[in-house]
Amino acid sequence: TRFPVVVLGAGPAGLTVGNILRAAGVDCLVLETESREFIEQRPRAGVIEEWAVRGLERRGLAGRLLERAERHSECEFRFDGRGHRFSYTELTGRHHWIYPQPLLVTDLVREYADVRGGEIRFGVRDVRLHDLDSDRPAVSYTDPDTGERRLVRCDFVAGCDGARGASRAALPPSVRTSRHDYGIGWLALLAKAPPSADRVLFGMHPAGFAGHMPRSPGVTRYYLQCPPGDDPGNWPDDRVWEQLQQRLRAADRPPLREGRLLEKRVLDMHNYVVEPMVYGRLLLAGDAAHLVAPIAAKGMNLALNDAFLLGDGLVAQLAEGDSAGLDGYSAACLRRVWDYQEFSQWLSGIYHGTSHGDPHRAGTTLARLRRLFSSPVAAAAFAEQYLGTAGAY
Ligand code: RFL
Repeated sequence: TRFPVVVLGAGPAGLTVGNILRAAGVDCLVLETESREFIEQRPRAGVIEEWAVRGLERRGLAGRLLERAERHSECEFRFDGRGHRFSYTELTGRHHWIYPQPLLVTDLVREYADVRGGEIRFGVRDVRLHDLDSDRPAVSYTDPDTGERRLVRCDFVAGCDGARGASRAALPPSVRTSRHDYGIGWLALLAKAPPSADRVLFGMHPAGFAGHMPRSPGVTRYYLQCPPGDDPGNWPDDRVWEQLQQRLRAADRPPLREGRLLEKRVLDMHNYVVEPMVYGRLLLAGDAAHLVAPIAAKGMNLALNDAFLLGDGLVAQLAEGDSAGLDGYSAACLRRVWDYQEFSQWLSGIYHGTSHGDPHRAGTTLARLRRLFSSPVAAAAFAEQYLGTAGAY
Protein backbone atom coordinates (compact mmCIF):
# COMPACT_ATOMS: atom_id res chain seq x y z
CA THR A 1 0.00 0.00 0.00
CA ARG A 2 0.93 3.62 -0.47
CA PHE A 3 -0.12 6.89 1.14
CA PRO A 4 1.35 10.35 0.54
CA VAL A 5 1.84 10.73 4.31
CA VAL A 6 2.10 8.24 7.16
CA VAL A 7 1.50 9.86 10.54
CA LEU A 8 2.94 8.03 13.55
CA GLY A 9 1.01 8.64 16.76
CA ALA A 10 -2.57 9.73 17.52
CA GLY A 11 -1.81 12.36 20.15
CA PRO A 12 -2.64 16.06 19.79
CA ALA A 13 0.17 16.53 17.22
CA GLY A 14 -0.54 13.53 14.97
CA LEU A 15 -4.31 13.96 14.94
CA THR A 16 -4.05 17.67 14.14
CA VAL A 17 -1.71 16.94 11.22
CA GLY A 18 -4.09 14.21 10.02
CA ASN A 19 -7.08 16.54 10.18
CA ILE A 20 -5.32 19.30 8.23
CA LEU A 21 -4.32 16.82 5.52
CA ARG A 22 -7.82 15.35 5.24
CA ALA A 23 -9.41 18.80 5.01
CA ALA A 24 -7.18 19.51 2.00
CA GLY A 25 -7.96 16.14 0.40
CA VAL A 26 -4.46 14.70 1.01
CA ASP A 27 -4.61 11.01 1.92
CA CYS A 28 -2.77 9.82 4.97
CA LEU A 29 -2.60 6.87 7.32
CA VAL A 30 -2.34 7.36 11.09
CA LEU A 31 -0.70 4.51 13.04
CA GLU A 32 -1.16 4.32 16.81
CA THR A 33 0.17 1.68 19.20
CA GLU A 34 -2.61 2.08 21.79
CA SER A 35 -6.38 1.51 21.45
CA ARG A 36 -8.88 4.28 20.75
CA GLU A 37 -10.42 3.86 24.23
CA PHE A 38 -6.99 4.24 25.81
CA ILE A 39 -6.00 7.46 24.05
CA GLU A 40 -9.44 8.98 24.68
CA GLN A 41 -8.93 8.57 28.43
CA ARG A 42 -5.21 9.14 29.01
CA PRO A 43 -5.01 12.07 31.45
CA ARG A 44 -2.24 14.62 30.87
CA ALA A 45 -2.30 18.27 29.93
CA GLY A 46 -5.08 20.74 30.49
CA VAL A 47 -3.94 24.20 29.46
CA ILE A 48 -4.30 25.49 25.91
CA GLU A 49 -3.03 28.93 25.01
CA GLU A 50 -5.33 31.34 23.22
CA TRP A 51 -3.33 31.43 19.96
CA ALA A 52 -3.53 27.60 19.85
CA VAL A 53 -7.31 27.68 20.38
CA ARG A 54 -7.56 30.15 17.47
CA GLY A 55 -5.34 27.90 15.35
CA LEU A 56 -7.65 24.94 16.01
CA GLU A 57 -10.70 27.10 15.35
CA ARG A 58 -9.38 28.28 11.96
CA ARG A 59 -8.98 24.62 10.96
CA GLY A 60 -12.48 23.64 12.05
CA LEU A 61 -11.20 21.69 15.06
CA ALA A 62 -12.41 23.73 18.05
CA GLY A 63 -16.20 23.30 17.95
CA ARG A 64 -16.63 21.31 21.15
CA LEU A 65 -13.69 22.97 22.87
CA LEU A 66 -15.26 26.42 22.45
CA GLU A 67 -18.51 25.11 23.94
CA ARG A 68 -17.01 23.29 26.89
CA ALA A 69 -13.58 24.69 27.85
CA GLU A 70 -13.23 26.96 30.85
CA ARG A 71 -11.46 30.26 30.41
CA HIS A 72 -9.10 31.38 33.14
CA SER A 73 -8.08 34.99 33.63
CA GLU A 74 -5.77 34.77 36.65
CA CYS A 75 -3.44 32.52 38.59
CA GLU A 76 -2.31 32.78 42.19
CA PHE A 77 1.08 32.53 43.86
CA ARG A 78 1.17 31.48 47.51
CA PHE A 79 4.20 32.59 49.48
CA ASP A 80 4.90 34.37 52.76
CA GLY A 81 1.77 32.58 54.09
CA ARG A 82 -0.58 34.56 51.80
CA GLY A 83 -2.30 34.26 48.43
CA HIS A 84 -1.23 36.72 45.70
CA ARG A 85 -3.54 36.83 42.68
CA PHE A 86 -2.01 37.58 39.31
CA SER A 87 -4.62 38.78 36.79
CA TYR A 88 -3.01 38.15 33.43
CA THR A 89 -6.14 38.86 31.42
CA GLU A 90 -6.30 42.37 32.88
CA LEU A 91 -2.77 42.94 31.60
CA THR A 92 -3.05 41.32 28.17
CA GLY A 93 -6.73 40.84 27.29
CA ARG A 94 -5.99 37.16 26.71
CA HIS A 95 -6.97 33.97 28.58
CA HIS A 96 -5.76 30.49 29.35
CA TRP A 97 -8.17 27.79 28.20
CA ILE A 98 -8.65 24.73 30.39
CA TYR A 99 -9.59 21.68 28.35
CA PRO A 100 -8.31 18.27 29.44
CA GLN A 101 -6.12 16.59 26.83
CA PRO A 102 -8.31 13.42 26.61
CA LEU A 103 -11.27 15.59 25.56
CA LEU A 104 -9.21 17.29 22.86
CA VAL A 105 -7.91 13.93 21.63
CA THR A 106 -11.47 12.54 21.60
CA ASP A 107 -12.66 15.50 19.49
CA LEU A 108 -9.71 15.22 17.09
CA VAL A 109 -10.11 11.45 16.58
CA ARG A 110 -13.82 11.80 15.95
CA GLU A 111 -13.29 14.59 13.43
CA TYR A 112 -10.46 12.77 11.65
CA ALA A 113 -11.89 9.26 11.48
CA ASP A 114 -15.67 9.66 11.72
CA VAL A 115 -16.26 13.03 10.01
CA ARG A 116 -13.37 13.51 7.55
CA GLY A 117 -13.07 9.79 6.75
CA GLY A 118 -9.37 9.50 7.59
CA GLU A 119 -7.60 6.13 7.81
CA ILE A 120 -6.33 5.11 11.22
CA ARG A 121 -5.04 1.83 12.69
CA PHE A 122 -4.98 1.32 16.43
CA GLY A 123 -2.96 -1.23 18.39
CA VAL A 124 -0.18 -1.59 15.82
CA ARG A 125 3.04 -3.25 17.05
CA ASP A 126 6.78 -3.05 16.25
CA VAL A 127 6.63 0.11 14.15
CA ARG A 128 9.78 0.57 12.05
CA LEU A 129 10.87 3.31 9.68
CA HIS A 130 12.75 2.61 6.45
CA ASP A 131 14.65 4.51 3.74
CA LEU A 132 14.17 7.89 5.38
CA ASP A 133 17.03 9.39 3.39
CA SER A 134 15.47 8.33 0.07
CA ASP A 135 12.47 9.98 -1.60
CA ARG A 136 10.38 6.84 -1.08
CA PRO A 137 10.46 6.17 2.65
CA ALA A 138 8.31 3.48 4.25
CA VAL A 139 6.87 2.40 7.57
CA SER A 140 6.29 -1.20 8.60
CA TYR A 141 4.26 -2.55 11.49
CA THR A 142 2.62 -5.69 12.79
CA ASP A 143 -1.13 -5.80 12.23
CA PRO A 144 -2.81 -6.55 15.58
CA ASP A 145 -5.63 -8.62 14.02
CA THR A 146 -3.67 -10.93 11.75
CA GLY A 147 -0.17 -10.74 13.28
CA GLU A 148 1.21 -10.06 9.76
CA ARG A 149 3.86 -7.47 8.93
CA ARG A 150 2.61 -4.65 6.71
CA LEU A 151 4.75 -2.23 4.72
CA VAL A 152 3.39 1.19 3.73
CA ARG A 153 5.31 3.33 1.23
CA CYS A 154 4.87 7.09 1.39
CA ASP A 155 6.37 10.45 0.45
CA PHE A 156 6.70 11.75 4.01
CA VAL A 157 6.59 10.34 7.53
CA ALA A 158 5.18 12.65 10.21
CA GLY A 159 6.83 11.50 13.45
CA CYS A 160 4.26 12.46 16.10
CA ASP A 161 4.72 9.41 18.34
CA GLY A 162 5.82 11.15 21.52
CA ALA A 163 8.83 10.83 23.76
CA ARG A 164 9.13 7.04 23.52
CA GLY A 165 8.11 6.45 19.92
CA ALA A 166 9.84 4.86 16.94
CA SER A 167 10.65 8.21 15.27
CA ARG A 168 13.14 9.40 17.86
CA ALA A 169 14.69 5.94 17.92
CA ALA A 170 15.17 6.05 14.13
CA LEU A 171 17.30 9.22 14.17
CA PRO A 172 21.00 8.74 13.34
CA PRO A 173 23.63 10.07 15.79
CA SER A 174 24.22 13.06 13.49
CA VAL A 175 20.91 14.54 14.66
CA ARG A 176 21.64 16.29 17.94
CA THR A 177 19.49 15.95 21.04
CA SER A 178 20.30 18.45 23.78
CA ARG A 179 18.98 17.89 27.27
CA HIS A 180 18.40 19.75 30.50
CA ASP A 181 17.84 17.95 33.80
CA TYR A 182 16.29 19.94 36.62
CA GLY A 183 17.45 17.52 39.32
CA ILE A 184 13.93 17.69 40.71
CA GLY A 185 11.00 15.29 40.83
CA TRP A 186 7.30 16.10 40.81
CA LEU A 187 4.68 13.78 42.17
CA ALA A 188 1.85 14.21 39.63
CA LEU A 189 -1.55 13.62 41.22
CA LEU A 190 -5.13 13.53 40.00
CA ALA A 191 -7.69 13.93 42.76
CA LYS A 192 -11.38 13.10 42.60
CA ALA A 193 -12.10 16.39 44.32
CA PRO A 194 -13.53 19.69 43.16
CA PRO A 195 -10.98 22.47 42.60
CA SER A 196 -10.27 24.52 45.71
CA ALA A 197 -10.16 27.76 43.72
CA ASP A 198 -11.27 28.81 40.24
CA ARG A 199 -7.64 29.37 39.23
CA VAL A 200 -4.25 27.69 39.13
CA LEU A 201 -2.35 27.94 42.44
CA PHE A 202 1.44 27.80 42.85
CA GLY A 203 2.78 27.23 46.36
CA MET A 204 6.36 28.30 47.04
CA HIS A 205 7.21 26.78 50.41
CA PRO A 206 10.40 25.80 52.27
CA ALA A 207 9.20 22.16 52.17
CA GLY A 208 8.99 22.31 48.34
CA PHE A 209 6.75 23.44 45.50
CA ALA A 210 3.07 22.46 45.29
CA GLY A 211 0.63 23.18 42.45
CA HIS A 212 -3.16 23.09 42.09
CA MET A 213 -4.70 22.94 38.59
CA PRO A 214 -8.48 22.76 38.08
CA ARG A 215 -9.41 20.21 35.41
CA SER A 216 -13.20 19.78 35.68
CA PRO A 217 -15.89 20.34 38.35
CA GLY A 218 -15.00 16.99 39.97
CA VAL A 219 -11.32 16.50 39.16
CA THR A 220 -8.26 18.51 40.18
CA ARG A 221 -4.61 18.01 39.26
CA TYR A 222 -2.02 18.56 41.98
CA TYR A 223 1.76 18.47 41.93
CA LEU A 224 4.21 18.05 44.82
CA GLN A 225 7.94 18.54 44.47
CA CYS A 226 9.78 15.39 45.58
CA PRO A 227 13.25 13.89 45.11
CA PRO A 228 13.82 12.68 41.52
CA GLY A 229 13.25 8.94 41.24
CA ASP A 230 11.10 8.90 44.39
CA ASP A 231 8.71 5.97 44.75
CA PRO A 232 4.98 6.88 44.66
CA GLY A 233 4.65 4.21 47.37
CA ASN A 234 6.32 6.71 49.72
CA TRP A 235 3.29 8.95 49.28
CA PRO A 236 0.20 7.48 50.98
CA ASP A 237 -2.89 9.67 50.58
CA ASP A 238 -2.71 11.21 54.05
CA ARG A 239 0.92 12.29 53.53
CA VAL A 240 -0.02 13.81 50.15
CA TRP A 241 -2.88 15.85 51.62
CA GLU A 242 -0.87 16.92 54.66
CA GLN A 243 1.91 18.22 52.36
CA LEU A 244 -0.51 19.88 49.93
CA GLN A 245 -2.34 21.62 52.77
CA GLN A 246 0.96 22.80 54.25
CA ARG A 247 2.63 23.98 51.04
CA LEU A 248 -0.48 25.73 49.67
CA ARG A 249 -1.64 27.18 53.01
CA ALA A 250 -2.52 30.85 53.03
CA ALA A 251 -3.92 32.68 56.04
CA ASP A 252 -6.40 34.53 53.82
CA ARG A 253 -7.70 31.42 51.96
CA PRO A 254 -9.73 28.32 52.94
CA PRO A 255 -7.97 24.92 53.15
CA LEU A 256 -7.96 22.60 50.13
CA ARG A 257 -10.93 20.31 49.39
CA GLU A 258 -9.62 16.76 49.70
CA GLY A 259 -10.67 13.62 47.82
CA ARG A 260 -9.53 10.22 46.61
CA LEU A 261 -6.31 10.20 44.56
CA LEU A 262 -6.82 8.62 41.12
CA GLU A 263 -3.24 8.89 39.84
CA LYS A 264 0.18 9.17 41.50
CA ARG A 265 3.20 9.29 39.24
CA VAL A 266 6.71 10.58 39.85
CA LEU A 267 8.07 12.68 36.97
CA ASP A 268 11.80 13.31 36.74
CA MET A 269 11.78 16.83 35.44
CA HIS A 270 13.78 17.21 32.25
CA ASN A 271 13.66 18.88 28.87
CA TYR A 272 15.18 17.91 25.52
CA VAL A 273 15.29 19.34 22.01
CA VAL A 274 16.02 17.45 18.78
CA GLU A 275 17.69 19.77 16.30
CA PRO A 276 16.89 19.96 13.44
CA MET A 277 13.41 18.45 13.68
CA VAL A 278 13.78 16.89 10.22
CA TYR A 279 15.83 13.96 8.99
CA GLY A 280 15.40 13.15 5.29
CA ARG A 281 11.69 12.48 4.76
CA LEU A 282 10.95 12.17 8.50
CA LEU A 283 9.51 15.31 10.07
CA LEU A 284 9.14 15.29 13.83
CA ALA A 285 6.42 17.13 15.74
CA GLY A 286 5.43 17.48 19.40
CA ASP A 287 7.05 15.45 22.18
CA ALA A 288 8.87 13.34 19.58
CA ALA A 289 10.93 16.44 18.80
CA HIS A 290 11.10 18.20 22.14
CA LEU A 291 10.02 17.64 25.68
CA VAL A 292 9.34 20.35 28.18
CA ALA A 293 8.68 19.39 31.80
CA PRO A 294 5.09 20.28 32.82
CA ILE A 295 6.39 23.26 34.88
CA ALA A 296 4.90 25.88 32.58
CA ALA A 297 2.14 23.77 30.95
CA LYS A 298 3.65 24.30 27.50
CA GLY A 299 4.04 20.80 26.00
CA MET A 300 0.66 20.40 24.29
CA ASN A 301 0.85 23.96 22.99
CA LEU A 302 4.18 23.31 21.33
CA ALA A 303 2.77 20.08 19.87
CA LEU A 304 -0.11 22.05 18.33
CA ASN A 305 2.18 24.77 16.96
CA ASP A 306 4.34 22.14 15.24
CA ALA A 307 1.25 20.36 13.91
CA PHE A 308 -0.19 23.53 12.35
CA LEU A 309 3.10 24.28 10.58
CA LEU A 310 3.67 20.67 9.53
CA GLY A 311 0.11 20.11 8.29
CA ASP A 312 0.12 23.35 6.30
CA GLY A 313 3.62 22.64 4.94
CA LEU A 314 2.70 19.12 3.80
CA VAL A 315 -0.47 20.38 2.11
CA ALA A 316 1.47 23.12 0.26
CA GLN A 317 4.07 20.56 -0.86
CA LEU A 318 1.73 17.75 -1.88
CA ALA A 319 -1.17 19.75 -3.29
CA GLU A 320 0.69 22.70 -4.85
CA GLY A 321 4.34 21.62 -5.13
CA ASP A 322 5.38 24.54 -2.89
CA SER A 323 8.24 23.44 -0.65
CA ALA A 324 8.79 26.68 1.30
CA GLY A 325 6.77 25.59 4.35
CA LEU A 326 8.57 22.27 4.76
CA ASP A 327 11.98 23.84 4.06
CA GLY A 328 11.46 26.32 6.88
CA TYR A 329 9.57 23.94 9.15
CA SER A 330 12.23 23.07 11.71
CA ALA A 331 13.56 26.61 12.12
CA ALA A 332 10.03 28.03 12.45
CA CYS A 333 9.08 25.52 15.19
CA LEU A 334 12.33 25.81 17.08
CA ARG A 335 11.94 29.53 17.73
CA ARG A 336 8.89 28.91 19.92
CA VAL A 337 10.39 25.69 21.30
CA TRP A 338 13.51 27.45 22.62
CA ASP A 339 11.49 30.36 23.95
CA TYR A 340 9.30 27.98 25.97
CA GLN A 341 12.30 25.92 27.10
CA GLU A 342 13.86 29.09 28.50
CA PHE A 343 10.65 30.17 30.22
CA SER A 344 10.26 26.74 31.84
CA GLN A 345 13.74 27.00 33.32
CA TRP A 346 13.08 30.53 34.55
CA LEU A 347 9.81 29.46 36.13
CA SER A 348 11.50 26.45 37.71
CA GLY A 349 13.80 28.89 39.48
CA ILE A 350 10.77 30.56 41.03
CA TYR A 351 8.96 27.33 41.91
CA HIS A 352 11.90 25.54 43.45
CA GLY A 353 14.11 28.37 44.69
CA THR A 354 12.64 28.59 48.19
CA SER A 355 13.05 24.92 49.06
CA HIS A 356 16.75 24.17 48.78
CA GLY A 357 17.64 25.07 52.33
CA ASP A 358 19.76 27.88 50.86
CA PRO A 359 18.61 31.14 52.47
CA HIS A 360 20.35 33.30 49.87
CA ARG A 361 18.61 31.58 47.00
CA ALA A 362 15.30 31.74 48.89
CA GLY A 363 15.81 35.47 49.34
CA THR A 364 16.42 36.16 45.66
CA THR A 365 13.49 33.91 44.68
CA LEU A 366 11.10 35.83 46.90
CA ALA A 367 12.47 39.09 45.47
CA ARG A 368 11.63 37.84 41.96
CA LEU A 369 8.15 36.92 43.10
CA ARG A 370 7.48 40.25 44.80
CA ARG A 371 8.67 42.06 41.69
CA LEU A 372 5.75 40.52 39.75
CA PHE A 373 3.42 42.37 42.13
CA SER A 374 5.32 45.66 42.39
CA SER A 375 6.66 46.30 38.88
CA PRO A 376 4.16 46.64 36.01
CA VAL A 377 6.95 45.97 33.51
CA ALA A 378 7.96 42.71 35.24
CA ALA A 379 4.29 41.71 35.46
CA ALA A 380 3.69 42.37 31.75
CA ALA A 381 6.78 40.39 30.75
CA PHE A 382 5.69 37.44 32.89
CA ALA A 383 2.11 37.54 31.56
CA GLU A 384 3.34 37.53 27.97
CA GLN A 385 5.47 34.44 28.45
CA TYR A 386 3.00 32.65 30.68
CA LEU A 387 0.28 33.01 28.04
CA GLY A 388 2.55 32.54 25.01
CA THR A 389 2.40 35.17 22.31
CA ALA A 390 0.55 34.63 19.09
CA GLY A 391 2.84 35.50 16.27
CA ALA A 392 6.06 36.90 17.65
CA TYR A 393 8.29 34.01 16.63
P1 RFL B 1 1.62 12.27 22.72
O1 RFL B 1 0.41 12.89 23.29
O2 RFL B 1 2.55 11.55 23.62
O3 RFL B 1 1.13 11.32 21.56
C1 RFL B 1 2.00 10.38 20.97
C2 RFL B 1 1.17 9.19 20.52
O4 RFL B 1 2.00 8.25 19.85
C3 RFL B 1 1.70 6.93 20.30
N1 RFL B 1 2.89 6.10 20.03
C4 RFL B 1 3.11 5.51 18.84
N2 RFL B 1 2.39 5.48 17.71
C5 RFL B 1 2.88 4.81 16.64
N3 RFL B 1 4.09 4.15 16.68
C6 RFL B 1 4.85 4.17 17.79
N4 RFL B 1 6.03 3.54 17.80
C7 RFL B 1 4.36 4.85 18.94
N5 RFL B 1 4.85 5.09 20.18
C8 RFL B 1 3.95 5.84 20.83
C9 RFL B 1 1.35 7.12 21.76
O5 RFL B 1 0.55 6.05 22.25
C10 RFL B 1 0.56 8.45 21.71
O6 RFL B 1 -0.82 8.24 21.49
O7 RFL B 1 2.52 13.36 21.95
P2 RFL B 1 2.10 14.74 21.20
O8 RFL B 1 0.98 14.55 20.23
O9 RFL B 1 3.38 15.29 20.74
O10 RFL B 1 1.51 15.67 22.35
C11 RFL B 1 2.34 16.15 23.38
C12 RFL B 1 1.52 16.27 24.68
O11 RFL B 1 0.87 15.07 24.93
C13 RFL B 1 2.43 16.65 25.85
O12 RFL B 1 3.37 17.63 25.47
C14 RFL B 1 1.63 17.18 27.04
O13 RFL B 1 0.83 16.18 27.58
C15 RFL B 1 2.58 17.74 28.09
N6 RFL B 1 1.88 18.17 29.29
C16 RFL B 1 1.25 19.38 29.35
N7 RFL B 1 1.24 20.19 28.25
C17 RFL B 1 0.56 21.36 28.27
O14 RFL B 1 0.58 22.09 27.27
N8 RFL B 1 -0.16 21.76 29.38
C18 RFL B 1 -0.22 20.99 30.51
O15 RFL B 1 -0.90 21.38 31.46
C19 RFL B 1 0.52 19.76 30.53
N9 RFL B 1 0.48 18.94 31.61
C20 RFL B 1 1.82 17.30 30.41
C21 RFL B 1 1.11 17.72 31.56
C22 RFL B 1 2.42 16.04 30.40
C23 RFL B 1 2.38 15.23 31.51
N10 RFL B 1 3.06 13.97 31.48
C24 RFL B 1 2.92 13.10 30.34
C25 RFL B 1 4.35 13.95 32.06
C26 RFL B 1 1.02 16.89 32.66
C27 RFL B 1 1.66 15.64 32.67
C28 RFL B 1 1.54 14.78 33.89
